[in-house]
Amino acid sequence: MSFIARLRKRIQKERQAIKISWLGLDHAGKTTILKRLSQGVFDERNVRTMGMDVHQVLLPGVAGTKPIQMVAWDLGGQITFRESLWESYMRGSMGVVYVVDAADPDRFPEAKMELWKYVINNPQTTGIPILVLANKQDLPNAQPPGKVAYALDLHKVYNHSYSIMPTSAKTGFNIQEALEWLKQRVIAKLNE
Ligand code: G3D
Ligand code: MG
Repeated sequence: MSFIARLRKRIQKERQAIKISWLGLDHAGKTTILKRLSQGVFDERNVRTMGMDVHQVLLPGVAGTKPIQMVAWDLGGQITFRESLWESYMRGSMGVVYVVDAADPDRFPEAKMELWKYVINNPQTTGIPILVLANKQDLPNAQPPGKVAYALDLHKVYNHSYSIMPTSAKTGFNIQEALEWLKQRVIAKLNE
């Protein structure tokens, strides 16, 4: 490969965004967190495909770092075509953020089912780090992360690195810190 070709390839690679997929039941807080994270500096595309809303957010890179492409979609409910959409939306994901409404324990079983089906047991995500956010901690009935982890059977996960963190999209509590964990895992994997 010529020098120019190598340079071109390198520039292309540097420009490529790191892709993180955001999943969780509707109403968990995904969109609110993404809006807060981007502090208004983002390019949001809301695509409605086969009855499902998919938000794509591109956060620009800061001080020479790569931009981050976030793809968020709601799980749960009866969406017949979800399986066929999964592949295209997850392709190339380097990490998963799974958002849970910690103040809605009635939906923990559903949240667990979808997490295992779409993330943990999905061969496409093997080895991808998973960050679980036990969100809405500002609400009085919010369950602590340990309880959410138990309800989701996280202690049975062996083929992913994962972390569960309490957050509040409303107050901003712990969001940056939680994402820092994922960022470090993604960087570590890129350097493997
Ligand atoms: P989703 O994108 O996962 O479907 P949204 O969820 O971000 O749309 O949030 C669903 C609702 O929960 C929104 O309220 C939002 O304001 C609220 N919400 C999200 N995160 C938090 C949180 O940490 N604490 C509290 N108290 N509320 C939160 P509405 O009323 O607009 O439906
Ligand atoms: Mg949303």
